[in-house]
Amino acid sequence: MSESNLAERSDGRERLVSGAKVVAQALKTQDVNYMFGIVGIPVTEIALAAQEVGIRYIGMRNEQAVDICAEELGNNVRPAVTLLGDINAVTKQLLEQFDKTPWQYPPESKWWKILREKMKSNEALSKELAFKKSLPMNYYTVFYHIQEQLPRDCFVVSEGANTMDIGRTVLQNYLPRHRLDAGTFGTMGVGLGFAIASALVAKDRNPGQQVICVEGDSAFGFSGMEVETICRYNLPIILLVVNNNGIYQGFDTDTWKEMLKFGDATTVAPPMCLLPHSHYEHVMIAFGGKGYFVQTPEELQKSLRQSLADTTKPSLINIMIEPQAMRKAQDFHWLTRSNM
Ligand SMILES: Cc1ncc(C[n+]2csc(CCOP(=O)(O)OP(=O)(O)O)c2C)c(N)n1
Ligand SMILES: [Mg+2]
Repeated sequence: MSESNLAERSDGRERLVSGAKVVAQALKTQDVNYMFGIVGIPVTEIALAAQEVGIRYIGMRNEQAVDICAEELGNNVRPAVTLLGDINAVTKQLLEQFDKTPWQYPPESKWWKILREKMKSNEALSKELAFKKSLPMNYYTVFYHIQEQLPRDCFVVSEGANTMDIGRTVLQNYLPRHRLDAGTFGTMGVGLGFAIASALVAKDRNPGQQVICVEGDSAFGFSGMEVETICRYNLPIILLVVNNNGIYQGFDTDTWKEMLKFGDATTVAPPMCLLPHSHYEHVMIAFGGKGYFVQTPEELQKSLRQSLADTTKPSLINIMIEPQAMRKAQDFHWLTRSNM
C-alpha cells in the first residue's frame, strides 16, 4: 500500500484510505457535483468513491483531455498582458478592479462605428441567403429557421466547420455562458458532452430550460454514440445535424454513385466525403428518442416545433443541405475557404 493511502486519524494513529477516496473527497471539498467519465481501471474505483461522497457520475462514451498550464501563455499570438491563475479568482479580481475604476469602451469610437456597420451589412447579406427558395437548403436558410424558434434562454451548443462558424453568426444567445462550442481550437467531439452537461445543469437549476445542439454531420460522428447516454439519462436535448454529406463539403448521391464507377471508394473518394444521405436520425430512434429527416424549410420548422414542445424525450433532426453549400464570401480569401 503506498504512502498516499495512509491518512492520519484524529487520535494520531494511521488508517488505510484508498487513493480513490482521497480523490473523491478532494473533489467534493472543491464543490464538484458532477463527474463525467468512462470507467475502467482505475476510474471505476474513483467513480464509486465519488458517488459515495455524493458526486453524481455520468458515464460517457468518449472523452477528451483539458490542459491549463503557464507554458501555453503566448504560444500563439503574443499577448500584451498575460494572466495566470484560477479563472474564477482572476475574474473576481478583475471585476473588483472594474468596480473601483469603472471603464467602458467609448460607444462613439471609430472602432464601434465600423463594427456596427459591419454587423448591419452582414445581417443583410445573411438574410438574403436565408430567403433563397432553392432546394436543397443552404446553411443560412437552416440557421434562420432555427433562430426563429430558439427559446431566448436556451443553451446553444455547436461544433463543425461551416456549421459552427456560420451558426455563430446567425444563432443568437442572449445570456452569458449559454453558448458552448468547439471554440478557438475547434476540437471536434465536444458537442454532445457539452450538451449533456448543459442539460444536467438545466434539469437541476432551471427545469424546462432547453438545450439545442447543432452538429455538422462529421462533428456528430466524433461522439454520436453519446446519444445512448442522452437516452439513458433521458435528457430532452434537441440535436440538429446539419448534413452536407461531408467535412466542409460532400457529394450528392448521384455524383457519389458516378464516382464509384471509376474505382474503389478508398482510391477515388475525396477524403472530405461522407456517405451521402445518411440517416443519422435513426441513431436517436435506436435508443428510444425521436428522429426526423428533413429536406425543406417547412419540414424543418415543423419538426423543430414538435421537438421543442415535447420535453419528455430527446430528439434528433437530420437536416439535409446542399452538399456544396459554402459560407458567404469573406473579405479575405483564407476566411472564405474552410481550413482543415
Ligand atoms: C479531433 C479533431 N479531428 C479532426 C478535426 C478536423 N476538422 C475540423 S472541422 C471538422 C468537421 C467539419 O465537418 P462537419 O462537422 O460536417 O461541418 P461542415 O463544415 O461540413 O458543416 C474536422 C474533421 C478537428 N477539428 N478535431
Ligand atoms: Mg458536414
